[in-house]
Amino acid sequence: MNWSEDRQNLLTTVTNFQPGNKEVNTLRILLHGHQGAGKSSFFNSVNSALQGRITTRALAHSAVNIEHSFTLECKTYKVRKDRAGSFFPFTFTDIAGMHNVGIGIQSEDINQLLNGCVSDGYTFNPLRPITEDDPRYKRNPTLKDRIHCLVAVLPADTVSMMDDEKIRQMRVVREKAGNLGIPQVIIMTKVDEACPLVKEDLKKIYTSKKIKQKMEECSCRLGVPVNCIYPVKNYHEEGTTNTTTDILILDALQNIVNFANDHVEDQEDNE
Ligand SMILES: Nc1nc2c(ncn2[C@@H]2O[C@H](COP(=O)(O)OP(=O)(O)OP(=O)(O)O)[C@@H](O)[C@H]2O)c(=O)[nH]1
Ligand SMILES: [Mg+2]
Repeated sequence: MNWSEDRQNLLTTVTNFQPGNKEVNTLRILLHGHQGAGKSSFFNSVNSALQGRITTRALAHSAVNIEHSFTLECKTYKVRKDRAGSFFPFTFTDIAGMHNVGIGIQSEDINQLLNGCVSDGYTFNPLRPITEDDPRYKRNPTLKDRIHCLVAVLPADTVSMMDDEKIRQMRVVREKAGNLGIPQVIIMTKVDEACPLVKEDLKKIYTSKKIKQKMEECSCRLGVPVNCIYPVKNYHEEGTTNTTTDILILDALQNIVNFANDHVEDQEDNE
């Protein structure tokens, strides 16, 4: 990371981006991960960095009450590009963690979601996976309906303490996405909570031994190469945006969008 790289350059690149497959107007990005991992906060941070002000469209938890996952509805968020009403050509779908049977979304539902069978706004019933007779079930999804990049969200500060079952559930989703050829990245959140030096100065993120160690741990536990892991600090309590936080968020976004785009371009080649 070149810190002198202008936030404006990243913003311009993202603003000028257009998907390279005419069949797909909008790249669909799915955020998965356990409750409190920072999925909603990551979307809010992307939106804030692009709008140039703090926004809180996806409801994030307050730190005090994260006992039950907040989001069971599958919500797809667009990001507004300008006041004229245009949107960036990507969306984020935010779903609850699949942490416990009876509370979170089930892995069979994730499969349908990856395949583009689930309409936006569907509320998952943890005890009853979506079936073909549901009116919101899309029977013949095409490439544009499918998920084009899977983003696993892991918190740097607690990744070591996550039990094996939680990790196994995330690996199941990864495998499903892998079988469908969907590219995957990890967003490692809460770097500030994992390393006091980084909390003090976010620019130390790439020299911090602690952060390097956490990235290796995420890589090892989820089975994703380290170069697909993007460490970020989400906006979670700030009143204004700042350049360093924006750069990390926008750099991660740019990579996610590029992976998603490579995927839809490859599909075109295969047709
Ligand atoms: N310090 C710090 N706190 C964060 C960061 N990202 C998220 N948080 C906090 O972590 C808590 C959980 O974040 P959410 O974004 O609600 O997590 P989620 O993954 O959407 O959780 P569910 O909707 O339950 O699945 C909130 O209190 C956030 O403010 C971060 O980068 N640093
Ligand atoms: Mg959430």
